[in-house]
Order: sequence, then C-alpha cells, then structure tokens
Amino acid sequence: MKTVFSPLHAGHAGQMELVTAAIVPGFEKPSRAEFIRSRVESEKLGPIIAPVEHDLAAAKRIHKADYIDFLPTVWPQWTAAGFKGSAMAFTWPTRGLRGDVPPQRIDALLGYYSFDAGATFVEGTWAAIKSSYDVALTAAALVKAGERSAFALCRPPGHHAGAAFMGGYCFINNAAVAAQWFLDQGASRVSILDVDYHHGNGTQEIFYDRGDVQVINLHGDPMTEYPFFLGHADERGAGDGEGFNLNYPMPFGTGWDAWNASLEDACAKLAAYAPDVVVVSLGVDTFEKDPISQFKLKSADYPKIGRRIARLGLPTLFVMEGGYAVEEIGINAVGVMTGFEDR
Ligand code: Q9C
Ligand code: ZN
Repeated sequence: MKTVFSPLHAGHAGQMELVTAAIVPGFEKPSRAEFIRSRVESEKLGPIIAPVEHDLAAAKRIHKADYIDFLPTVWPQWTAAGFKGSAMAFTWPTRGLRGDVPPQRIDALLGYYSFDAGATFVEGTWAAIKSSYDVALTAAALVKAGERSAFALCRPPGHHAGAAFMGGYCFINNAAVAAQWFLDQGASRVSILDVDYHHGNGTQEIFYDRGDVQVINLHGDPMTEYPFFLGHADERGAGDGEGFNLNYPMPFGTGWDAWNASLEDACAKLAAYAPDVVVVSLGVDTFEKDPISQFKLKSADYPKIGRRIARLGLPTLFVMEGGYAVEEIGINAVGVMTGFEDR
C-alpha cells in the first residue's frame, strides 16, 4: 500500500489547548505523524510519496467558500492585530445569539467559524492544513486509478470540521473532501467509516441530508464524551439522507469485544449500501493508553480492524484522524494497514 505524506505538517507545532480547567500544550502534535511515517518505513508497508498540490476547488465542494477563504488569513490577521501565542476562539454564537453576522475582529471571527477552541493556529498552521488536504486528494487519486487501497497520512486531522466550522484539531474535513471527490469523478455512492474514538460531528453535519454518502461512526457516547453535542444513536439522517447516517455510541471502558460487535454491525450495513469506494476515517485514539480517551483497544486489535475492512472487498482510502499515544501510534495505525493486507 502506498502512503502519501507531507513534511509541511510539522509547521503546525507548539499550539496550546484548552481542556477542562487548564490550558496545556496541544495533544495534536508533529511527533504523531512522524511516528506513523517511521513505522510505515520499518514495516515496509510500501512507498511513501509526496502529495500533488491542488487548488481549493475540491475543498469548496464540501465547505462554504467564505470559510475556506478565511483559513489562510487567520495567522496574518492575528499577528497584524498584535496578538501573540496561539490563535484560538473564546466566544461562540450559540442559541439566542446571531450566527449570521461575521464580526470584524480576528479573535471574534475565530468563534464565528468554530464550535470549540480546539482548532488553534500558529504560523505554520495554514501550510499544514493545505498539505493535509493535498495528501488526502493525492491518495484518493491512487485509489481512483485502480490501487486497492491507499493511506493518506493526514495531519492535521479533519472529521470534526463541518461545512463552515473548525474544531477538535480539525480545519478541512479531508475524508469528506475525498468522498465528494470520488463522487465528482463518477462514483455513485461512497461510504465513510469513522472509527476514531470521537464522533465525527463535522462529517455527519456535511452529509446528513444526502443519500449518496453513507456516514457510519463508532465512538464514545456523547452523553459523557467530546464533542458532546452530536453523535447519538437516534441521528439517522434527514430527507434524502434518512437512514444513511449511522451512529454507534459506546460507554467509557469499551474493549475489543463490544467495539468489534459494533464494527460487525457497521460492516453489514456498509456492505448492504454497496458503495463504489470506502473512506476510512482512521483514528487510533480507541487505544487503551490514549491520554484523552476512554476505550480499551490493544495494539493487537488494530490488524483485526484492517482485516475486517479488507473483507468488504471494496476500494479503500484510509485517512488519518486522531490518536494521541504517540509512542504506539505508528504501531496501531500501520497495524490497520498490515491487517488490511493480511500480513
Ligand atoms: N480532555 C480528534 O481526535 N478535546 N480530535 C478533548 C480532553 C478535544 C479530538 C478534551 C479532542 C479532539 C481528531
Ligand atoms: Zn479522536
């Protein structure tokens, strides 16, 4: 399997993060991608190739144009305003406030275009976002050209980003962009299988009323886990999308047996949908030692995930999402790939 990777992710570094009762160094850090890249090499998964640069047209098929045009301006606006440190939001247009009038200050615009403070900018952030997008589209093109699978080693991740909002370390929804790109290239139906520990609220929002993209999420129950405000089992899609959004919320402490039962059900629903291509939003923050997550999967479980996905017998694009236990992130993420290849 080919891996697509860009060193430009590394400029998105040193950002701070707001967590319960503290501001701490970001968990979404460059070593994540570097540990995965080095495991791709040591496991001899296959060639590592550089992304082809794309314009932003494919991003604007998924995201609002004003949102995409805003992203490259954040850091220049932040520094022009005299602000230092990490650019992050602190006020949001929630219920009872105006969500339709963009304010004229960068610190306020960050709130206008986000649902939390978790998508934070430093100087190299836009270049990293753009490279992650290029990585996803380049890997998608490999699958479209006939490869059985490809690994988009994206950083930053994407699945919390919606049509006009960032959050949860995510800016452009790489998996959603790739799914739409497959449709635009002639696919009739695409399934997105999101196995990240956190609910992919952005992906769900983007495709909720559409029948041409099936969105399946396995995740920590939003009653007690981030992102809290989406991801319940009764969210099944709307209009043309009715029945094509499937959520599998699971409680803290969930281990392989219960998680795998959800995966089995999800794979049956996916196979019944009979998509032309599968996009896997691959988070490995389901791992027992993940510092911000509460599931109990072990390193030996990740190849089993890959094996099960391979049994679907469909062209498959893996898009990297979360996973914060950096010492094991390469073992776990690449374990899915080697399992997929049954080796
Ligand atoms: N105390 C992804 O995995 N913060 N995003 C959680 C933990 C946000 C995760 C707070 C986690 C975002 C792509
Ligand atoms: Zn996650």
